[in-house]
Amino acid sequence: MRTTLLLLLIFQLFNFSTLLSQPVSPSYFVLGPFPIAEGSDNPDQKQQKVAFDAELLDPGQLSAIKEGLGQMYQGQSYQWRSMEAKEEYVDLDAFYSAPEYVYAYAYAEIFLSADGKRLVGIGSDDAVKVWLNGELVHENFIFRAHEANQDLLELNFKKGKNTLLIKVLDAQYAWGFSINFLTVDRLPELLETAASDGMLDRAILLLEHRADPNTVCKSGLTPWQAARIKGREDMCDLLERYGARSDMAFPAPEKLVESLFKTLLRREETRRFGPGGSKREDPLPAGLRLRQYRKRHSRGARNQIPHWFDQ
Ligand SMILES: [Ca+2]
Repeated sequence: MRTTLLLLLIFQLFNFSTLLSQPVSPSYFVLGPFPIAEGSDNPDQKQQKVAFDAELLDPGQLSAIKEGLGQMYQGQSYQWRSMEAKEEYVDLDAFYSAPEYVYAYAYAEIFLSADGKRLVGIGSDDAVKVWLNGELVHENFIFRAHEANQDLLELNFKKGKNTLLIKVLDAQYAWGFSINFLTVDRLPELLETAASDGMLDRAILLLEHRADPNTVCKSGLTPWQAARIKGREDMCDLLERYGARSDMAFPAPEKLVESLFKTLLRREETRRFGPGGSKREDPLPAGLRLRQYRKRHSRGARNQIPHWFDQ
């Protein structure tokens, strides 16, 4: 009996850990790719913002999304398709065969055993909007290479089913996103980066979620030391208010240099190739990709009212 209870406890702990330290969802239904601006090979930032702001669907009225459920847009039929997220990064670029100047929606249902605030990390390439249970909770009109947890959010989840809708807009090259529940053990590394970069609001959010300011991170530094090296007195003060120690020994200079070099290399690989270093290493010229994409998408009336239907 005692063994059974122990096994049950381990199972529960494992499940809890898996739930909170893994991506928010292991799979999505995705809808797209929609062109940012029909008839333009190189839509400008104003056109991209228009596409980012407008929605082709009502995030508050999503129900019974399933494989094959479709929508007409500009004379073209689009269908929700099931997509397994094989890794933390959801690679829309690979899934949709690398189109340019497009966007897509990803939908997931998340079942939780209790109400509560959760710290969520979002990474995207490029611009991203997020709706939780039909409510817009995040938007960032930005053009960047993906890194996990670029944006941190404290979100209110409810017990039972939660619906998550993500819109990701791509200008060029890599295209995708990640969205993770963050456990306490992942927070010190994020805090160290925030401390080094002087991001006070982000640091406060992490500290409020119990990020330990005295953890020695992969760089060999604690968050306080990372801030101290950059001369960020206000950040050091903040960290000290949350219990950071100022008397811990700094690592040897050669270890610091090695760590800095590795960080720079990783950032450069992400910038050039996307996360994992394998995405779109040698992309086709953007114009050629766009022409290939257009072959698959006939032109129709603009501003057509979306029409939902079952296939
Ligand atoms: Ca991109």
